[in-house]
Amino acid sequence: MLNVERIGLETVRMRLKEPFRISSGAQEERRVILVRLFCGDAVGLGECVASETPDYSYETVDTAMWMLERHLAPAVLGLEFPTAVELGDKLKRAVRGHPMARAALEMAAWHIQAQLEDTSLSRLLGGEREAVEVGVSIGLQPSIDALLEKVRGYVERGYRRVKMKIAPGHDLEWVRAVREAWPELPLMVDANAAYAEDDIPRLRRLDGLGLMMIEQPFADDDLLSHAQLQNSIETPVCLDEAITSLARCETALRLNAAGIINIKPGRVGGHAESIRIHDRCASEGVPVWCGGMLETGIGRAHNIALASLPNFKLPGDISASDRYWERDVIDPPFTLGEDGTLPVPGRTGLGVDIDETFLDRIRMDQVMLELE
Ligand code: OSB
Ligand code: MG
Repeated sequence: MLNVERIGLETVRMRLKEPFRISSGAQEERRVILVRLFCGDAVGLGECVASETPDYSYETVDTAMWMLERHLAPAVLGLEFPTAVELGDKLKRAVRGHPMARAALEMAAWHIQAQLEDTSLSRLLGGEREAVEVGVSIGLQPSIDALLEKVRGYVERGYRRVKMKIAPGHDLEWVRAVREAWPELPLMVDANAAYAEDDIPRLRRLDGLGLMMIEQPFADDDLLSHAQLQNSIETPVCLDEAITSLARCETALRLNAAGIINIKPGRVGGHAESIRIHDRCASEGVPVWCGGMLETGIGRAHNIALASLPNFKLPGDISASDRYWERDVIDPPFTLGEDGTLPVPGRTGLGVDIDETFLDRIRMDQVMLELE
């Protein structure tokens, strides 16, 4: 039984090694909400992936903190749940929307359950792999030369799949330049919803550049334009922002709006909904892969466990700790293997050790919620 005794919420500030710019906004640092769920002797950890500004999604660090403190923690405090699934269901009934806030708590509950069952989070979720293939996501760059320099650096470090961000004015020529320099590189693009239906003729010109996929070219709620594009090109269209639940995924599949689905547990409310989407896509023969939100080692460990499930057939946006941070909140950090993979921790729970000394240094505030 998962007995929710106390919930700790804290925020820490982490400076990115370099700013990360996408078509919808830029980040130089992350203010990260960490959730600690206390159940007997076990502590479950979750990370909220919301960013400072509502550009990728409507959620922000502040809306997520508000939801967690005012609505989500109170919905589960003092209650017992058979498993993390029931806890997640309760959160979903308590709060419409706000999947990133819900996921932070739901994922901490899965971490608890893994400890109670003395198994790794990967095995608990249904994972089978011992290592996951990963890639790197490169933000919008000031010039084509700067972009080529970045790609070269990551390829030299051992990344075997590169995703480059695109936006109007930063697309065809930029992609062609990378493709010409690395004709065989597994390469994909991500527009973060920067295009509209009128841009379909331009986007069709990306077909023929041997891209693994074109991720989220249109608005999060514009499934029809994605279907129109997918029906007119060979390159798979991949949905990220658009997939906020299993129901939305089902609609996308019926419309043929995507050939590939990106799963970010934070975006869909946690691990349970991620697994449902994973299973549904598997039954349709649609591959999925695990996206990223510039997580610290805590969120990254959750993503790696999820990405060890069998239908995660394409490399994830799960890079090594040193792609993001001078110092990660876990010690040791995640490092890239020779074969372009990250290891799936096999120990009980998340399988990473938290650097509490470092957390104490970067913590901004913290509250402990419990019943009187
Ligand atoms: O669209 O996948 C995205 C980061 C923040 C917000 C949205 C996205 C991203 C990334 C980074 O692409 C992936 C990573 O964590 O390495
Ligand atoms: Mg994306």
